Amino acid sequence: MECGIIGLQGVGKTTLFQALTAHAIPVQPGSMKPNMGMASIPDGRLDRIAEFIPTQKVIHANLQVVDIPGIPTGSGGSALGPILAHIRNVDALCQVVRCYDDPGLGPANPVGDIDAIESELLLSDLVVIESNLDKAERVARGGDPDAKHRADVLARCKALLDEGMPVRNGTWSGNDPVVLKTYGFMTAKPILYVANVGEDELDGSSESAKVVAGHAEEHGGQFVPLCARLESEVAELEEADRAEMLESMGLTEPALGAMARAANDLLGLSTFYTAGEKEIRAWAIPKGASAPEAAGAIHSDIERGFIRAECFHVDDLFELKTEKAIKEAGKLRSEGKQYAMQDGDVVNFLFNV
Ligand SMILES: Nc1nc2c(ncn2[C@@H]2O[C@H](COP(=O)(O)OP(=O)(O)OP(=O)(O)O)[C@@H](O)[C@H]2O)c(=O)[nH]1
Ligand SMILES: [Mg+2]
Repeated sequence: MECGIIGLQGVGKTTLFQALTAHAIPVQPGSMKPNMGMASIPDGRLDRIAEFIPTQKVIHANLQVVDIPGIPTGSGGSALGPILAHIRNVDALCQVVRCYDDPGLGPANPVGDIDAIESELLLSDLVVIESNLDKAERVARGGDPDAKHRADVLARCKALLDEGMPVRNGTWSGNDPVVLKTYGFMTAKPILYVANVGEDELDGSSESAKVVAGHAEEHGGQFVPLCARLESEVAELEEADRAEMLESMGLTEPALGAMARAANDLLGLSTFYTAGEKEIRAWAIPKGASAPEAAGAIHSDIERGFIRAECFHVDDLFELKTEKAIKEAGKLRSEGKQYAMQDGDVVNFLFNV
């Protein structure tokens, strides 16, 4: 599962990517090739587990991020095709919108910038519909129920796009999402809007940031304000200096935390934990995954030889403080193959291979 960072040229995408990946990946500024990397997902619950269960190390879950080259303003020309192809490939979008004034690029213009990006995505989805709707309608007239469903979904997509609304804003049920997926609509992808704000307006209360927040709300997206340059600087610091710098800015954690968690949510992922003497670790799995599927995220052998999952919820640990107390309170559960994992489960898998 990948989250693609998109936006106009020079709005801070690579700066955000470097912050997310803690500067682990060498990047070339302005390159037309995407940068790929893993972002560690900050997780307060994970750190808190370590306060109750002594361990040697704490390992965070990862989020795969792709820094996609910027969309040129004006006529996109030949650069646009490959950029859109990269966007089509990712599972979720994180659109960076410049909310600070820049000497080179001019005053912040969030409305114009968002419109420039989204009109390209919209047009591109309309092209896909144009080349598929007629065909689906023709086959549907022959009585094929699948084609009829396809034609119906495509027609509803077209109606939305003609109104300038993204496919994601439609009401989709039953098998609709499967059909949408086969066409790879970009405006159907879940989206997070990142308002890249100035260093003195981190709370997102500036006019520009409010515009982005409003747009996110209307277009079925999530919203996080942050200052990419600042996040990137914070990510370069040693742990101790980091806390000091954040405190001087009145923050308790980097905004990156909220962003990574929002992106994780966008991708339809939830978190479970394993906790032992050697390590305490967070794992990202699709929401509603079964216990054996969750085991498979750790190792295929554990999924194959799955017997049962012994688990409790992190909140029970925070309340009762020890695993012994959890057991005595009857909160230690033994779950079988059918169990649908809950976000925040702490699990010990019993298996036999
Ligand atoms: N003032 C300010 N400048 C920023 C911020 N984020 C990035 N910049 C500057 O904007 C310039 C472009 O940043 P990049 O991160 O390379 O932008 P980009 O979106 O990756 O650009 P392309 O890949 O060329 O599309 C750099 O000079 C950054 O230092 C920010 O939050 N505030
Ligand atoms: Mg870049």
